[in-house]
Amino acid sequence: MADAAVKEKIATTDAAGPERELTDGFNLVIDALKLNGLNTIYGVPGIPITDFGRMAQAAGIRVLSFRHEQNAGYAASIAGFLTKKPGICLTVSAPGFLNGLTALAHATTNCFPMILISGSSEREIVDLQQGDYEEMDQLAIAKPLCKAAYRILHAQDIGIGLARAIRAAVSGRPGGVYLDLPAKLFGQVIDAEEGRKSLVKVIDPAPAQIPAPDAVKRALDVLKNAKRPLIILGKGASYSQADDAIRNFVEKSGVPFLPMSMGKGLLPDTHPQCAGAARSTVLKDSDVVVLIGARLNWLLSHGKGKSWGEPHSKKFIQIDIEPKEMDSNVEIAAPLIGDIGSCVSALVDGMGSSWPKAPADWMGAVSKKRDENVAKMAPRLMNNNVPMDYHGALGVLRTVIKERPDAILVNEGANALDLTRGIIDMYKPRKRIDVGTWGVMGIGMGYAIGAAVETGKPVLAIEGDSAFGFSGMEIETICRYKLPVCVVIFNNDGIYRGTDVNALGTDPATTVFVKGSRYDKMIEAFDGVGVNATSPDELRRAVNAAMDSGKPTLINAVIDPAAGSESGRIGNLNPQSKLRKK
Ligand code: OXT
Ligand code: ADP
Ligand code: MG
Repeated sequence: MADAAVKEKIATTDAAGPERELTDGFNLVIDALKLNGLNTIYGVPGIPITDFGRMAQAAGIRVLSFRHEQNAGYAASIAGFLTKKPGICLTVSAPGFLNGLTALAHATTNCFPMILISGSSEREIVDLQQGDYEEMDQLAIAKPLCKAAYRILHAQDIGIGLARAIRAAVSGRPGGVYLDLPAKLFGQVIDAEEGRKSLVKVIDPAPAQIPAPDAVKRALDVLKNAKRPLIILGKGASYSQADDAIRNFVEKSGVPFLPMSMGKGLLPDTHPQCAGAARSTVLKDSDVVVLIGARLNWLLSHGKGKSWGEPHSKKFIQIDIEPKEMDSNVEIAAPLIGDIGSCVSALVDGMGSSWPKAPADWMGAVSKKRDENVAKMAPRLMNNNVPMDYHGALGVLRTVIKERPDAILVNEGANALDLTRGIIDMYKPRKRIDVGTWGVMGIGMGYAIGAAVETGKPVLAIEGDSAFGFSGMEIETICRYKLPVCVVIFNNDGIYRGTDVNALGTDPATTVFVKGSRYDKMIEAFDGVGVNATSPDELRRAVNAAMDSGKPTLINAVIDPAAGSESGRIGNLNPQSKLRKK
């Protein structure tokens, strides 16, 4: 049935008259996606979307089949981040939809544009709760977890329905959108000409949002009077793709900048104004802070407290497209609402040609602290310990990225995340993608696939052994599509450390895994390259070979089980029991 439908729109002769060209829901969804330049779908097939996937593939859309919808969803979400177009995830009803929903919520939380399209069961039966196959009121469940949720009931509405979804996903603060397509919709037949006319190409889906001139002036007045200014670059700044404007602003102002995790590389971490290695100092001692696409959430200690040097007062200038973000945690002295490109360009214009650079003594103090921290770290990165510790292994991987600044770095874990973030310098925008706002485990293989597909660049995924387990089956997907992905598993036998013991009984402790596991053998099942690396030298050789060959590779990097710390850098967030038996 699929083949016939793909080759030509259904042509039929009815009794009433001459041959009429017809189309149907399957074809209209495909046409609507293509018309809007949405040429890649990440998903898992099944009732009622199997034929849709086949037909989309035959129509020239790249349809990547995953082993689990959550990973397809994460791939779609990062596709949205990397391209500014909504990433498309396609799932079956109820359980497939729910599997994809975590990723949709993740996209919304991280401000990435994404559309989760799920097939759904018969409305009449679902709404009367009569027990349909995979029965679930998916629209109602999706609503609180995304920016917008729509259901299309009629083939004539497919064009407008997809247009709404696209605009909702990318305009203003980007986010996740749910689109519910009941099984019956796909088979609905309408006149082809009517169908063509019903399609909508979304014009200017994310229009520039120009900041108000008085808001620009207010921000510059606050900045001009600063003695110890700081710029914080968040993943919104990376997303905006306003790379040149941001660089101009930073360099013209002479202000030190602190990149958030996915803001790294907007300007190189090796830039003389980079304060990444002087984080505590700049948060504590700055007097004016310019937030560019970064929220004052937990990752920035809500803009207050000890890490911000309170009780001293600070002034915040915040650039964000979302007005509600202002004053969310502390007072914002100069809110600048608009898209980052327009706002930062307006600031640069307003600075004119004689803008004074940030005070030299402040930049000097920041550089001194940064250089001290970098120097302290340097010898640890050269260690050749066996078993490896994180620093020895990361010393090697940092050179791999330095030599390949275009490669994409995917990163998750606890110690495997925090130490990688600090140690591996990034040189170009949007090259580091990680656990994001939720600190979620499971993005690894989905992100690796999405990044490889969208950018065509080699991907290095640095994964804790626990983190990898959340999406590990997708190494088959990586092998199947022959993607240039090298996965390095920091195998320390468990979550945070591999040394915990159960105080009672014979079960293993909750944080430990099978000791001495050989994850590298997993990929061999799919004809990928597996390597067991026990020393920094072995690791270097294996990663270089993988990055140069582009062959799907999984390296089991054996890390000392005692090397990590509880929850990495965020152990302070664990509640403590005063009554716990030691
Ligand atoms: O200035 P100071 O002196 O303070 O120094 C700072 C920098 O200036 C300096 N620095 C440098 N020095 C020298 N050279 C350079 N280049 C340099 N760069 C920086 O270093 C310090 C530290 O800098 P940093 O890191 O920037 O600063 P800091 O203070 O750490 O920043 C604060 C934060 C909050 C911004 C930062 O820590 C951050 O971004 N953290 C993110 C943390 C996060 O999201 N973690 C992941 C979640 S943990 C936990 O939840 C896990 N789970 C539970 C779970 C989850 N998450 N999800 C799901 C679906 N289910 C369950 C699980 C299961 S983690 C986990 C698995 C863990 O096990 P694995 O095996 O995967 O991993 P391993 O731990 O490796 O075993
Ligand atoms: P980080 O975790 O790196 O600190 P956040 O996810 O907290 O970053 O913040 C990203 C912010 O960027 C969000 O508040 C979002 O509204 C904003 N944002 C995203 N895209 C744009 C854009 N094009 N222009 C302005 N603000 C944007
Ligand atoms: Mg681990």
